[in-house]
Amino acid sequence: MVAHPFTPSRRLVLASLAASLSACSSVGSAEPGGPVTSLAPTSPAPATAQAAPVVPSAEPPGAPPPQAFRTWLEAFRAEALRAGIRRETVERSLSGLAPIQRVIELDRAQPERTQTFEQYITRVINDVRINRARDLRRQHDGVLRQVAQRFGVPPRFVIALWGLESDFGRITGNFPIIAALATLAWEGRRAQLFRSELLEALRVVDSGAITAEAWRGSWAGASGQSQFMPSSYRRFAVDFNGDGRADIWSNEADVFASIANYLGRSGWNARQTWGHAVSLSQPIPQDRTGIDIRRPVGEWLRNGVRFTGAAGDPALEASLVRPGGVGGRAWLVYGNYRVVMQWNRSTFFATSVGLLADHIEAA
Ligand SMILES: [Ca+2]
Repeated sequence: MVAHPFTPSRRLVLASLAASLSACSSVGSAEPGGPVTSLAPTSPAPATAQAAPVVPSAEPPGAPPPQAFRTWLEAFRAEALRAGIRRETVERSLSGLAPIQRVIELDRAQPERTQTFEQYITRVINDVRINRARDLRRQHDGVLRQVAQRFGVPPRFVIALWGLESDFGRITGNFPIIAALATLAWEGRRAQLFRSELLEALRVVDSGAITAEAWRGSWAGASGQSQFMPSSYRRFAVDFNGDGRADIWSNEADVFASIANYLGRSGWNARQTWGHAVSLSQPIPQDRTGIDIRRPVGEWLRNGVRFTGAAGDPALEASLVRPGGVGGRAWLVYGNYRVVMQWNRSTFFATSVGLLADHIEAA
């Protein structure tokens, strides 16, 4: 998602500051080997990774000096009040807040690509998950049909995203969200982005959707069964069961509607699927693949691309994706694939959403 803007970084903070941080919150990440969160879909959960060494800062000249957390928090508190968030919400949410060392470690860990695409797919789309996805698709048929009607997103894609983001709501993360976001907003790297998310989080609390105390999620601020960042919650969360609260944490109707609303408002086309498997009868260099290169299906066909199963309309605009690189499996993908990449900019993730959706129901 716009919600998960993750890129690697090696920024380090001063040893003296790091030493003053509170003890590590030893809760795990949202993906202890099970589902794939959007945070780093091409790498395994770094939950067991070695902590990054704390060394004196190697910040470039001109970078703002790191502030002590308390000083930073006071400035943020004032900003939140100026932004119109009620004093009671600000005080309750920020009182007693301390940075989480484990969040800093996870933020600094390099998301190395330790898995190939085929290893990744084998891990995230296995028989257990497929069978569970099919069962849940049937079990929630009524509400999924209503959601599809209202938002124009077929049930199989909603179920696939639910399964990949949180293992169908079973693993949603156990970090206190406000403290995790405050840590990332303070620590420096992508501070502006997380400061903005923290402010959005306070607005969510201010709206009464959830309390700061109860709000838990991934180390990087995504929460609920749809793993929304606070800004995505504010933009896309839906109260579908009509109880007055958009509950992405524990109400399935709201989760499904929120996922579908995200996709629908990001440009989902209900009349199209995500993509179709192809083979290549002549080599195509990797730099001719990827979603930035769009051509009519007919043109791909004239250049040696062949559908191996169901075929796409020759007039459709398509991109060739080959997540595993030269020699790997390939697909022609359409606009809906691009929508999934707005959710998470990873071809590993987007392709797995499509494949799981196809396992749930043929396109
Ligand atoms: Ca609700």
